[in-house]
Amino acid sequence: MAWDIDKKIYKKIKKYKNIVIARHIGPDPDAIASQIALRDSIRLTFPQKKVLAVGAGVSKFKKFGLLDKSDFSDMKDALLIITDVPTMERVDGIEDLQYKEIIKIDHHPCDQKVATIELVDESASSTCQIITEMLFKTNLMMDQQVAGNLFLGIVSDSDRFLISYTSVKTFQIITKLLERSKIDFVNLYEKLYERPINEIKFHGYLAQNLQFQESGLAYIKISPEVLKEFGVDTATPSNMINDFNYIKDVLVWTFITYDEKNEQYKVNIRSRGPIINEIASRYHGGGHKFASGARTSEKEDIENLLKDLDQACQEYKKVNE
Ligand SMILES: [Mn+2]
Repeated sequence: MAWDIDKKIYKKIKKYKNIVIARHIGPDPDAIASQIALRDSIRLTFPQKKVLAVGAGVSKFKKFGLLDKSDFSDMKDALLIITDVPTMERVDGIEDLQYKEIIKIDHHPCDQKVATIELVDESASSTCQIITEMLFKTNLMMDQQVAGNLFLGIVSDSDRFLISYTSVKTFQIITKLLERSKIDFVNLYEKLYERPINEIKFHGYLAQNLQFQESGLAYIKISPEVLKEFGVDTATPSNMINDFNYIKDVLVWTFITYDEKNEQYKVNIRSRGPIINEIASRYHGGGHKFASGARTSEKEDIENLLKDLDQACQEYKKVNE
């Protein structure tokens, strides 16, 4: 079935002269790499088309390639492709775009249909994994730049193959990708993992100040003052939360960062047992079963969320001990 969808998407790409590729706000490497790799692949395959990858730029992700400005003046009747994002509300940079059709390529769980064609595989480690497969199955072309970005998206979203969405298929796709592209993948890791010293120090702060509960819940509330002290921003905790996996006796861990600019709390949650996306959805959030997030402006929500997570840990322990 997925094979047909890949072909359908290819046909649409072939048909449209103007194509815009967008992803979620507050992008991670999978989001950025998926949109840039797809854009570059379409440009390689169809040099005459106008293809833009849009959304707010993030300086540390410049290594994946540059994004395009959301200038849609001669982008009438465009095909919009959204990657790594389940719903339209979270799509970045398409406010002024008049699109004719939407294609969605994603791996987040989602009940609603938002696009004409949806290539959604919840079991995929990453959106880049889905796009790599699509490139193999269609005539969409791949050079070393495209291959490198796809590789990094898969590595990043699977957290170097640590996360449970990593499957035999992931490794098969990676093998094929490396065989065909012959990219020097070891030298690419720097693009993902090089960090400034202040981030290392902030990492130390998180480790020192994480609060551990009897239930197996660990949490930390991060204030704007602390972010300023370490010279990091509200996106930094999100990028570090996976580093706190495999702490003995910790089942669920969460970072609660107050985002002063938007006057709301930004919550990242990870689990290695209890299902957390249902809890996150009670607080304007959602995501994967074991990797979720939420945003709320209510302080009370945070206390209730922590209570819910604490209870989920207790219940999980009861069943699994
Ligand atoms: Mn992703």
